[in-house]
Formats: sequence, structure tokens, C-alpha cells
Amino acid sequence: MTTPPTTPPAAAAHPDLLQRLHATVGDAGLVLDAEAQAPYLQDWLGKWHGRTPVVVRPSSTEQTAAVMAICHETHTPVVTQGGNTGMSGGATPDGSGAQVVLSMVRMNAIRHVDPMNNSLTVEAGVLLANVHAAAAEIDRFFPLSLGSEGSCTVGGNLATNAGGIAVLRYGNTRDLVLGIEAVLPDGRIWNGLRALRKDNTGYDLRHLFIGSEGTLGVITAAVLKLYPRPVARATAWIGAASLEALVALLARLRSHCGERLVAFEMMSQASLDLVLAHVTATRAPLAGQHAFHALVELADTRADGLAELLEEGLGAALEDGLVQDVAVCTNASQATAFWKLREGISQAQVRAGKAIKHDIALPISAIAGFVAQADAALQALQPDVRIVNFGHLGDGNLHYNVLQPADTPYAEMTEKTALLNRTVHDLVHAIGGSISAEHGIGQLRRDELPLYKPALEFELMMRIKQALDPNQIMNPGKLL
Ligand code: FAD
Ligand code: 2HG
Ligand code: ZN
Repeated sequence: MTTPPTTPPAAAAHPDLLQRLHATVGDAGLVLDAEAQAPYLQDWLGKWHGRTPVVVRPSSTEQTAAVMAICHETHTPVVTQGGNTGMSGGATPDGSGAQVVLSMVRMNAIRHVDPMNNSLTVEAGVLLANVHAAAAEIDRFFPLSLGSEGSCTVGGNLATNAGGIAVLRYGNTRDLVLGIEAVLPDGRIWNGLRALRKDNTGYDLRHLFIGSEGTLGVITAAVLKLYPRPVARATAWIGAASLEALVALLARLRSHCGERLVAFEMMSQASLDLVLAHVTATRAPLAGQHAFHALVELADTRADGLAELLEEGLGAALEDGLVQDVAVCTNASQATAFWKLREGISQAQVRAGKAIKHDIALPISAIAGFVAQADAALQALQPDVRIVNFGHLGDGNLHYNVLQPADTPYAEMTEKTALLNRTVHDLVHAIGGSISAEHGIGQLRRDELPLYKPALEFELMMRIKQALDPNQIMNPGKLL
């Protein structure tokens, strides 16, 4: 066993913090080396960078509780981190060097599988892809589906209330959780791992932690809801001349296909072009260009009639001139290729420049009007503006991003970002939308939140924070 250094590499940690943490989690649970710490100190987008005295990696709930008790007592700030794939800078420590990074990746056990109750109890550090695999092993399905599923963790999914591509059918993460276990900021363990679908015994505390972005405590485990495993999928790519047409198609397909419609994703031609230019082994899904594209998927536990149902719905839309082109997949590899185009947009933006992101939610009926207004407003501000507009149309969630050249100077980027954010978000707010549909607030939207949240709602959030985390050690500088 090595002896931990007596002084932290960065400033401001409590004098005996490292010894006490070392006594709790041992060598395997501490990362002190600067090179080994590096991946924990920068986010996926390379946008936020921080410093830390130590990365702590507990391997059990009890260890997490002991770590939190030490941090509470020493007033040491803590940034909980899962897979570090978040889009709002919520898992990156600040530059002070005082914030401990609490990485949950070693808490990766599947604790309990209950096929008859359709539930799975997993620890916070389990990768989302491993949850999918565990569910499939018992012929069940866990529907949360994100482009980052090979790297993000259940704890991060819950803490951000992640959305993704199947919300239309199954809801957000919040709708997929039966119970949680959490360590409070003072180190006490709350065992709320109930596997019940009904429980009206007062305030539902699990929902406080879901979406709290590491500001109220550490989620250490969760009971997840499982569903019957779909055995058949029907997937199609659609080209349309307008967003109005895709919104009308969405309404038609919902009526025509009912619960079988699981995904309705949208992207502009500019978003598709970006993927085709920057992601290898991709090719255009349709022969021509279209102002907007949709990727639609049906799924069911029975194969019969699924492809026909989709063909019927889309055939009618083609005949009526609602949409201009349709390609229904005839095999699984074609569907995979289509999904690669959709899932490649985030990566393509990183390769093409610097994206100013707007993860917005709108009433579906207001989307087309919003986009027309926002496009015009941005073009007035910046005539050569590059808008990368795509997202989960079925949920009213747009990623209405604006791409700047990679070499845009920092000062110019900062100024443009503030102006574009204000323009887009004021429009979103005016029609009753949200400035964060699924990525959370983190540090990205922290300063904008008070502009758009009703003052009373904000005050209540602050009071909850104060009640649970009186020493204000959980993820300071994020969300609130
Ligand atoms: P992290 O990034 O590590 O942390 C995110 C936040 O949760 C931080 O505030 C952190 O402090 C907190 N946190 C993490 N673990 C815990 C815990 N155990 N207890 C308490 N707090 C915790 N998101 C979507 O919603 N929909 C998408 O479609 C989507 N697609 C993506 C595609 C790509 C390519 C990428 C890179 C990201 C995408 N994301 C998407 C964003 C991201 O993957 C999700 O937000 C995911 O839920 C984050 O999980 P994580 O484990 O990486 O969390
Ligand atoms: C997606 O839907 C993710 O692909 C990422 O939420 C969105 O890159 C983005 O802005
Ligand atoms: Zn998304």
C-alpha cells in the first residue's frame, strides 16, 4: 500500500482530508496522479476544465457514505461523476482545486434481477449498455436509449433525468425508476430501493434526486422498470419540404400506429450534411435533398404486420404529398446505418467547429412557428449563421444548435454565445418552452435559469437545497 501525499496537488483541501479518504477507500479508490486524473477534469465536449485535490472512487454504498461524512465534516465540496458524458458541464469540478471528484464507476454491480416484477436493481456506476444487456438476458427490455449508452452510467442518467430517442413511447428516465438509494451530503444512507408501482405514503423523495444533477446527494443504486422485449422493429427515413409537414406526419403516425411508434427523430438537411461530411462510413439515406428529414421507428413484441403498418402510414403521406420521399428499411443493417446518421450529429458538430447548444422543449404544435421565428432572428444577427437543428420531434425537444468555426477567438465566442442564447431562449420562453429539455442546467445554463424560472419555483428549489445540503458541499456552482 502506498502512502498518499500529505499535501494535495491543488490548493485549498482540508489538511488531513487525503489521509482520511485513503483510510476509507484504500489505494484503489484514490486517483492522485495528475495524468490519471486528467480524464475526470474535462467534459466530453472539451468545453469545461477543472482541478481537484483527489478523485475518489468508492466501491460500495458504505464507502460512499463514509466519504461523504468526511467531506461534510470538513466542508469539502464534492462533484459526483458517472460516465462524464453530460452536455452541461455538471460533472466537471471548477478551477479552484478544492472540489473532490467522486467517481461512481466502481459501483457497477447488478444487485437484483426480478423478471416477475419486471425490475432490475443496479448500482449507480453500471453503464447504460450493461443495463440493456442485463435486461435482455431475462428476455426483458430497458427502454432508455442515448447515443452515449456505451459510456454513460445509471447514476448520471438519473441525476440528469436523461431523455433520448424512446421518450415518445416510454417517457424520460424519471418514468423508468421505481426506487433509489442515495447517500445524503452528511453521509447518511437513504434506502428507498422500493420495487413498487404504487406507493402513496407521502412525498415521493426519489423524484427530488432524479434530475438534481448531483446537488442534493449521491445516487448509489436504483430499481429500474423493465418492459416486454420488442422482437420486431420497422424503421424508415423520410424527406419532407417543411417542419409543419413532419409535425403533421407525427400526428398521423401516432393515430395510425398507436403505442408501436417508439421514435420520431428529426434533422435538417444541414445537420445531415454535417454528418455525411464528418462521420466516416456514412451515406445519404435518400436520393435527393429535403429541407427536413425524419427517422421513424416502430417496435412490437410481435413481428406480424409491423412493416406493413409503417408502409401503409407513410404510403398515404406520400400519396397526399405530405412528404416527398420515404425509404423503409428492408433489413437490420440498413436500420443501423440510418441510426448511425442520427447518432452521429453530436460527433460531427465537435469535428466541424464549436457548437452553441440549445436543448429546448416546446409544445409540438408550436415548433414550426418557433423555428421560422428563431431562424429569422439569428439570420438578422449573423447573416452567415450555421444552424444545426435536429432532435426528438416526437417529444417536442429540439437541439437547435448554432455552429461557429473552430478557430473563433474566445472573446468573440463568449459574446456571440450570450447574444444567441438570449435570442433563442427569450423566444422559447415566450411560447411556454423550456431552456433545458434533457441535458440539465449544470454550469451551462446556471446563470440563465433565474431569468426563465418563476421566482417562487426558484426559491423553493433553494430551500430544498438548503434543507438537504446545509453545508452547500454538493456540486457547488452547478444548477443553482
Ligand atoms: P455525468 O456526465 O458523469 O454527470 C452528469 C450529471 O449528473 C452531473 O451533474 C453529475 O454531478 C451528476 N451525477 C452523475 N452521477 C451521479 C450520481 N451517482 N449521483 C448524483 N449525481 C450524479 N442526454 C440525453 O438526455 N439524451 C440524449 O439523447 C443524449 N445523447 C447523447 C449523445 C452523446 C454522443 C453524448 C456524449 C451525450 C448524450 N447525452 C444525452 C448526454 C449524457 O449522456 C446524459 O446526460 C447522461 O445521462 C449522463 O450520464 P453520465 O453517467 O455520463 O453522467
Ligand atoms: C442527441 O439527441 C443528444 O443526439 C446530443 O442529446 C445533442 O449534440 C447535441 O446537441
Ligand atoms: Zn437529444
